[in-house]
Amino acid sequence: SRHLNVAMGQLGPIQRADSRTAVVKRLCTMMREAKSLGAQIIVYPELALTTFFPRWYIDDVQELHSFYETSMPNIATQPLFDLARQLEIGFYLGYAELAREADGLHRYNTAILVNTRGEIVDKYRKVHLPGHSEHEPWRRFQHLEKRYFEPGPGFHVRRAFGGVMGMALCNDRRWAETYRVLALQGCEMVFIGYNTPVHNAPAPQHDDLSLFHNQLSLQAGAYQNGMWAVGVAKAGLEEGVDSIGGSCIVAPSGEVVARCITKDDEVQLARCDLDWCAVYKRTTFNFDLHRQPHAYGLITEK
Ligand code: ING
Repeated sequence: SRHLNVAMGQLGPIQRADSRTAVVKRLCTMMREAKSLGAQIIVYPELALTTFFPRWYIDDVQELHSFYETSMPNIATQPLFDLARQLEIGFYLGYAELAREADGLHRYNTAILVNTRGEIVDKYRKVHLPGHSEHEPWRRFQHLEKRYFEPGPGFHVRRAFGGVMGMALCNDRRWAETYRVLALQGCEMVFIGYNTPVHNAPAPQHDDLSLFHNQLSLQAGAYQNGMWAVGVAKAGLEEGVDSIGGSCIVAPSGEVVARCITKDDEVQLARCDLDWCAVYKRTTFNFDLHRQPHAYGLITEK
């Protein structure tokens, strides 16, 4: 068996006025608690350093960019990296990335994987950006991820923590392709931070199902691809908008082995045997034996 002790570091709300320093203190508190429980890694939510700013139409670019990180680690987050190194615990962290590339500035909804020596070993940029790109005043609140971020290049895996690890973000977890592309690369565990408002403006009749759809997506993805799925929320009432909790760790069987039960900062742990993936990848979801790619062409067409 290859046990990995995984902690969920679910965050309660982050208000607009909450400084990154105050948030990092909360993340560090949860990291210490996770370590005390024997965790080797702690998984934090998507956009874990700031309030979920895509809920607002912000046309002042300086104000918008105040929600992004231009380097990682940086002054505000260095204490988290230092603590990880001191405690010898890794982490997954979501944040808004302002990247200076050859052709100029690019904005991504990003997550990083940091090892037990406090080194960034992988970076992922969100592929499935939900919401809309123009101001839609009819909504109680906006969901401007298509305006504020560019989609990332795709899904990849990284050997770390004794296994094959993958990353995704929020809306990615609703799309079967996310898990399958990772599984085709041998993924044994995927980390997925999220911010999910209870109210889904285009389909309010789904609001009562938001927790169900969250868990269903994670369970289906895990089982259908023989991998562990770790979904971690930023939950609770942020600037008047309520987001679901429902953080959970799902085994390759599709069973939920651990969950958070509040909508605040909460740490829960699961002992995840990465070897439990093998039987699914070897039998039911043996891709080499059973997949029929000739029948799947439509999936990659525009
Ligand atoms: N949030 C939501 C999510 O996919 C959403 C957006 C909610 C889409 C409900 C569809 C239904 O969980 C982010 N940040 O992707």
